[in-house]
Amino acid sequence: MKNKELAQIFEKWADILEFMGDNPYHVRAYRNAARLINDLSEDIEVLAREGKLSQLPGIGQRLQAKILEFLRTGKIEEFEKLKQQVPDTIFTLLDIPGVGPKTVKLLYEELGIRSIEDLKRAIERGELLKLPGFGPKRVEKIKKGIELLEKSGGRILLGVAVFIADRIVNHLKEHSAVERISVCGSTRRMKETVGDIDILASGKNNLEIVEAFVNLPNVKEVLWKGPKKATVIVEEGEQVDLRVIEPDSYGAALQYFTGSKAHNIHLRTICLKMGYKLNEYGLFKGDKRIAGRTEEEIYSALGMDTPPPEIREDTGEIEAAQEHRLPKLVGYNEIRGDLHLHSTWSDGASTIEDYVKRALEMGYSYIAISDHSKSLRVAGGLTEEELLKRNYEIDKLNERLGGKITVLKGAEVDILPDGSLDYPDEILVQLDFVIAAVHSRFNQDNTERILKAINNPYVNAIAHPTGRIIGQREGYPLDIEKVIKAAAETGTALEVNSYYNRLDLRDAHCRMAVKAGVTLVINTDSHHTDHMWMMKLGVGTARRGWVEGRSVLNTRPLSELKAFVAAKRKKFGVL
Ligand code: DGT
Ligand code: CA
Ligand code: CA
Repeated sequence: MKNKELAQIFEKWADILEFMGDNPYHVRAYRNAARLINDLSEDIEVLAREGKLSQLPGIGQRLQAKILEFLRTGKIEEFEKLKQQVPDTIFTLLDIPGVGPKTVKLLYEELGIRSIEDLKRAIERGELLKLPGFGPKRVEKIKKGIELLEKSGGRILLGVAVFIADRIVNHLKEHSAVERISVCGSTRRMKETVGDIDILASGKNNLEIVEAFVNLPNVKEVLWKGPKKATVIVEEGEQVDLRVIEPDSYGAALQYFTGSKAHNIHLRTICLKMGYKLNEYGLFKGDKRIAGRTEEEIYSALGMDTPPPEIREDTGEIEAAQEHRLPKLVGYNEIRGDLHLHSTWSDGASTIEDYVKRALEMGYSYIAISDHSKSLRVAGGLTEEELLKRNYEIDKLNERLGGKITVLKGAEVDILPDGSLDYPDEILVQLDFVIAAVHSRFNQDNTERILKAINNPYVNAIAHPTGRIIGQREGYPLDIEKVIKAAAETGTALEVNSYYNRLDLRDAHCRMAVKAGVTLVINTDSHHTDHMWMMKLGVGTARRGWVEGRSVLNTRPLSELKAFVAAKRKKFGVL
């Protein structure tokens, strides 16, 4: 579809005309054309072929000719010439929220500002204040806009997107006008980073839904508001799109806007072969809509099972859905406990009792407290004596709890540079669940170091195996295939660390690991009870890696968890 590209040209055209001081009606005609084409569900090329361009509101003969020229040649001569009359850097300035073509014109003509760098310098020097109509408030707004732009240039972490999206959905679903509401796009697919957050809703009164959305308490700025669509910036500085959908199309829109693009494109070729047409309004045979209210209805009409959103990346899920062999992905409610929690005994901010309380609220039947080991002084690592004292307290707590929930004695034991562990075996043997982790020397290859830890009979899991921090640190050099193989052979779990800036193992590694027969364990690495909600980020990551519940240690009852620990000790002849 060339719709988006064409819409962008018309939008820029309007900007240039406005920048040049052209008459407002002229400017608006281009801007309206851009919006119309951008929101069109039909392919503009198909409309042109069918001679239907003249039916589009506000598209007169001159615009029609330009559209046809673009479709024929890939560009529009008049626009190419026009572009040369203005410095192209004005387009970057236009990207700043709150800065329009008139402002750009003034900045350019009065101060010679051509780039964001120019603008920042001028602000620092106080030059903007000399311009007509510029006071401290307006300058402050431009400064904020630049900050926003620079921040939104990158993608946001899934955890941030999920947090924002959940808040919006929870607010709006209480609103009387809203009947259905869903997150879609990459957030629904639980992709580790998200470009923008997409939300769909439907109900009886579309305008009321849009109003409710733009008036949400955490909305900072409304970028665009139409009768069925709005785009806002929330207080975290992130962009959220809302689309209001007619109930009959809700499933089709949800399917379309969940993506991924690759999944949708593949699906559409299947539709075409079957003589159907699929778009965000429904599945059509000729003019007749044969499905659209729910996603299941659409996939089922195509003879397919419905692939879970997390695996809609066109990496085999379409074939699996056709052959009715989709994986039974680990469920968000299937987790029975969190085995990586830091208490006030080390660098955590919550007490063991706090964790127990929250774990009970979350419906868990066990947790493991995994404080840091002695070498990690910066993280309040426990000496052997402190660890044993803590263990004694945990035993007493379990007695008081009377089996309502079980607190396991754990540790996140440092893997020292030579691959040995930070506690001797005499100490490790007294723990219920031992997680080993690398916390130093991120530039060296850590494969051997981790393999050595995996071959300790008391190590039950490797925490955040690759050491990456999303957007900040790549992860240390590591032969992940060797680590996976050793983990499978020894009965050592690999962690899917759910903490929002880790997601480690990542989705692709999860898929490799379960294929090799590894057991995964999904943990939050919480340092406060308020981090425990992140479990769903790890489950989502595992789901993206096609992980089934049976491959996840902490979906199992406590007895099986204990059997997993015992089996490794037995295999190594220490039990
Ligand atoms: P993001 O926001 O970059 O993290 O990724 P998405 O997947 O949320 O992408 P976004 O927000 O651009 O669009 C949402 C969904 O809409 C996308 O996953 C699939 C669908 N979509 C968007 N553009 C196209 C397109 O040109 N063709 C098809 N088939 N689907 C599209
Ligand atoms: Ca998106
Ligand atoms: Ca979007």
